[in-house]
Amino acid sequence: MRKLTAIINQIKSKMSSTPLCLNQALRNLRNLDENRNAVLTLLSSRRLASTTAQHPSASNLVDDSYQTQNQQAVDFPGGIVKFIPTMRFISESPLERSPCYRVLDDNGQLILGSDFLQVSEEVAVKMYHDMVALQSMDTILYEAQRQGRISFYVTTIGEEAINIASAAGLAMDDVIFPQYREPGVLLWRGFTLQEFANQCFSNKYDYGKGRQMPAHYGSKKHNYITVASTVATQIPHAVGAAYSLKMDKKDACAVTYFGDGGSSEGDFHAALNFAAVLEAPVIFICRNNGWAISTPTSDQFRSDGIVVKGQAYGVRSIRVDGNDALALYSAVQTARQMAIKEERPILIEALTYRVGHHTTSDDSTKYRPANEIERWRLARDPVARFRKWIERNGWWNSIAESELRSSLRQQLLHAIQVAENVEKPPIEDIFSDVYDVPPSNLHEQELRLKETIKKHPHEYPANISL
Ligand SMILES: Cc1ncc(C[n+]2csc(CCOP(=O)(O)OP(=O)(O)O)c2C)c(N)n1
Ligand SMILES: [Mg+2]
Repeated sequence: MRKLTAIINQIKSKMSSTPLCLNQALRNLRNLDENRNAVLTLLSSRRLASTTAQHPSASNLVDDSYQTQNQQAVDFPGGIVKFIPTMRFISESPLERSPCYRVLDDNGQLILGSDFLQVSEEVAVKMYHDMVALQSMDTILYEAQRQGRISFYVTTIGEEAINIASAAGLAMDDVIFPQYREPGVLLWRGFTLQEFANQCFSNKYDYGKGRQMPAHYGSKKHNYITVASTVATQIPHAVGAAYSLKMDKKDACAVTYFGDGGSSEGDFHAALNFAAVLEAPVIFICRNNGWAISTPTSDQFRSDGIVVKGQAYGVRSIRVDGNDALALYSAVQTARQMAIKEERPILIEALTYRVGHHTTSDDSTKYRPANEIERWRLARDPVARFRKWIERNGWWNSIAESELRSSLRQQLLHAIQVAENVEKPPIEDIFSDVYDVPPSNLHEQELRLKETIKKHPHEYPANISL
């Protein structure tokens, strides 16, 4: 053992100068089979081993150079690399764009020979129900914003399948780190229409105590981390959470959603890299809907979308038709299995289109043609496509359809009426929960605010308790 320690120290001191010195030291170790694992652990901890899932065997590390198919190769840090005599630049774009996995065609017909996971009638009908609920919620809450009853709203129109089908492919223990266009995941998990309305009306039952903008939902009970407006900050958070789930040996993964715009942030790149190196069970779901507010993807990146970025970071990836609920369900459920069982991150790029305006603060007809929006809204509606499939299976019909839509409308109108009449959270809530003992200046601000409200009551809503 003393001999081994001496050799390890020799390796450590020589590693800082040149990796080739390792070979000499390793030759000395060849016969010390029992100690080989200790040496390999040391090597991989120094990131000399390959960053791919397969680490090179000890014998691969021993020789300086290799002859592979008449070509010279060297074990550079990171793995064996072949030499070639021609000066060849790697092309900036592939000959063909990465293909997109789909199971249902535009008409909701199963594509022959497609590879997908079976969905039971019960799950399929719930998927359809929740997609329609999301559409109805968007209609009612969007109108409520237009009527001045809430200050802001974000629709998911055109992205209902990504919301609901991905949620259906996950388990409740998986922790969700959303952007802001994925309320359907929360809906799938059982957050009620009343809870959505309470958040949007910022009343005292809102779990965020009215401190966030509408549509910034969060629920501890449903493993759904509260939406943050700052684009992409949730992506590295998900990696950290996934690493922790892995250390705790949980049968769960972290899942983060973001848009094409989110992938243009540094946080996305740092997160993918960390996830690959830490072998974290995290699923990155990118909704590539063509736009980041008014910025088209052509002004954001020149790569073939997002899916190709996965391989650059050593992350297994797939491109999926984001308007095909069945393909998404299969891809997400399979990704979940791989992420947890194989302890690895997975990137899913869901190709879709943002049919609605960015938010209620936007008018997208100012920067994109109306006929483009109409084409996606009518011909590529993911909800209508899935309905055709369940109808063909005999699981749905037009009577069930009209009953569902009118019942949801009634429930939502009732929910917003109730939410609107519940009083707002007390003023103290603005100042609590950050400091254990609030500093004196904060206390002073609270007193001044209360005095101001008393002096100018007509400037503040009557249903705020002081
Ligand atoms: C760090 C940061 N930069 C900019 C913004 C302003 N902003 C809000 S949403 C958004 C576009 C995001 O687009 P994308 O990620 O594609 O999501 P989508 O809205 O298309 O669903 C921008 C630039 C922000 N909120 N945070
Ligand atoms: Mg986008």
